[in-house]
Amino acid sequence: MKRVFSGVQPTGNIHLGNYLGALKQFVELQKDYQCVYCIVDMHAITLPQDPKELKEHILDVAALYLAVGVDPQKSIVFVQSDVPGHAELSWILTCSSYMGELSRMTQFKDKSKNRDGESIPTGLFMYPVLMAADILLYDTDLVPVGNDQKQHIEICRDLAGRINGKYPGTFVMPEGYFPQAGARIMALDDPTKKMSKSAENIHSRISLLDEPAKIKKSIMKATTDSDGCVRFDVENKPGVSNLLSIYSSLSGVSIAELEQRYEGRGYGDFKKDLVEITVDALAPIRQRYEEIRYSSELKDILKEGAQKADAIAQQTMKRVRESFGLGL
Ligand code: ATP
Ligand code: LTN
Repeated sequence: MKRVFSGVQPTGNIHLGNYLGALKQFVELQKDYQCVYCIVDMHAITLPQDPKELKEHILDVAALYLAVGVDPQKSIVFVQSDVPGHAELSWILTCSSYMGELSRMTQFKDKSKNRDGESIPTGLFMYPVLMAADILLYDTDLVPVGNDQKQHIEICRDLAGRINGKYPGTFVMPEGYFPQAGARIMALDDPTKKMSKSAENIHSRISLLDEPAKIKKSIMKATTDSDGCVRFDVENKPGVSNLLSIYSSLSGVSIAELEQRYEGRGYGDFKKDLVEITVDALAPIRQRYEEIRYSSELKDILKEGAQKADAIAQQTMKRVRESFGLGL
């Protein structure tokens, strides 16, 4: 069976972009693949974290994985730092990575600017190498992520190809898997920016655990335009197009059909319906989350997941050490 791997950082505020860009695919892929889903806490510490909060956020994301429908009977769910192979492989890959290629990563450029003269942690620079290690450690075939991760998938493939060129058969070559709709959900208050966990304005995003009243407020306030026509046109109507993408991804109704449905009607009706669709989609997730988050089962699932992940990782590491001539 082919293998899927993906990860989400435990940094709080998991939003509709994370869901439509990544988590929703996690669930669908379980049918046809052996799936390995990770909570990437070592990526989270590339920026400062409060240790107590980080621990809570690890469990929050784990509970959300299960709440959206990741099934621990089928898939492996675990925390990155529980499997030592990630750090070990990351170092080995570091030795084959180049300063130039890492300097070109847009995420690095974005996250390292506007730091008010503060130093830039080296971990932020090495972030894509650790991500490559995550993927290659599990002989991954497919990596479901949002569009913002395209460059990171490419660098992972470059590293695998470079090393396989020297030591054939070391790594399986992975491929990115991007959803057709929802790969890049934009901020509701500014549709030129991606919906983000860290934006200050809470109405820029819909968090998966938002109450119906908050969802309503955020959608009704969402930036549109003055032309009053529900039509998909990212360049000229980025706000409305973003809402159409969300509507289509959550309901399964195509954008063309939605355009027809709302022809000659204003944004008010369209937004009201989108509120209902969103509230209905998120209600069961919120309910399951409440059931799981504080259950003793959650930590057991993560422990068992780490054991299973570690067994795969150890096999890969044996092969990698052999390729590089490391150890006895
Ligand atoms: P943010 O930028 O919002 O702080 P992130 O990209 O650092 O978030 P992660 O938790 O690491 O957040 O991302 C988890 C998954 O969600 C990744 O696959 C990422 O591509 C996807 N994702 C994040 N933001 C969006 C978005 N606005 N639209 C679609 N997918 C997204
Ligand atoms: N960088 C990713 C999170 C991530 C990831 C991974 C995704 C870390 N390691 C491995 C897929 C595979 C992000 O979404 N910000």
